[in-house]
Amino acid sequence: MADLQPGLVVAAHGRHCLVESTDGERRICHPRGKKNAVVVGDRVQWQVTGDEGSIERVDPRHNLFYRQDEMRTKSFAANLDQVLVLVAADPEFSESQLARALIAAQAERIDVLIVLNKSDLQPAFDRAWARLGPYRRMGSTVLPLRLNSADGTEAGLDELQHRLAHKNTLVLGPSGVGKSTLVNRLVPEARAQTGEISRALNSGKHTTTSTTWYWTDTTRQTALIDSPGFQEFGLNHIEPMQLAHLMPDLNATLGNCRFYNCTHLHEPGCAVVAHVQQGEPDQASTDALAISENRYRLYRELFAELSDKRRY
Ligand SMILES: Nc1nc2c(ncn2[C@@H]2O[C@H](COP(=O)(O)OP(=O)(O)OP(=O)(O)O)[C@@H](O)[C@H]2O)c(=O)[nH]1
Ligand SMILES: [Mg+2]
Ligand SMILES: [Zn+2]
Repeated sequence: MADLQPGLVVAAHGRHCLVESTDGERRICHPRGKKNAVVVGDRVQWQVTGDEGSIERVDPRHNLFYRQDEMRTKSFAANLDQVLVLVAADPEFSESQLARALIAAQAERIDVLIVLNKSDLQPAFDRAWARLGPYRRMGSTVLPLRLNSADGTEAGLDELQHRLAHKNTLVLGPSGVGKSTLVNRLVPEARAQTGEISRALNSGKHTTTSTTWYWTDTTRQTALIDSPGFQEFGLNHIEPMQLAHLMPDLNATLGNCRFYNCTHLHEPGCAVVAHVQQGEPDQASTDALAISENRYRLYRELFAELSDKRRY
């Protein structure tokens, strides 16, 4: 095949996408054939056709972060080093959606960083921070952040930038938490690029609903991938019996149940149930394997949801 060039998919929208070549130039490309469906983060082999390009091959993916609802599978991005789940003091975050995003990442063995934004909003921030206690206890990194506030101060950005350096990070989270604010803060030309991309891909619409890849540095070593806010995070691709393995706090107790095929729902001698604490485990808890009541309830709900679906 003539003159295939390597490229990186930086935005994808239906039948066209933007591909960045090694010199940094971005151009519209069309995937050839259905099986070449691409997502942001894909490494591809493409060739020039006129002033656009066609994608001939998609390189094998290291990972693919996606959710699967009843109706469809929604791919966010491929070849990620980490997922930054951004939540905020306000709007109040859904622990269920947070837990689901973490499970999906764990299933693909992608590292996760939880960031709680809007530390200027009190007492909402302290309340939200406390709700994240079980996540800190199970080993997740949870960082506080303030991107702006009434007095114009910011906080926590240095630590966050340190965690982002030299990685490809998908920024994920519900609407209104500050994803765009973060991208605009770390990628000076993001605003312009957003406009450019939405003009190119959405034929003149002002808002972009597609996931977009940005470099924070001119040497293109650190990437932030902005994504549209999500409401629901379906995990239909996860087997119910896999769930406990994908939740680090439950996983820590596995292997100690009386029955090897324990569902941790009702069996006698269940090690998971033995570590569930009433209310939130406090810092002084003597049980290093303590599982919060909320997390266990989420496990039961998810298990039921994923088992139910398999009967149809
Ligand atoms: N008080 C306060 N407001 C903030 C902070 N960071 C961002 N905001 C505000 O939160 C609002 C939402 O921020 P966006 O960046 O648009 O949120 P988003 O996550 O991109 O939302 P969607 O695009 O709808 O998914 C804006 O008005 C921001 O100015 C913060 O640290 N404190
Ligand atoms: Mg946004
Ligand atoms: Zn058990």
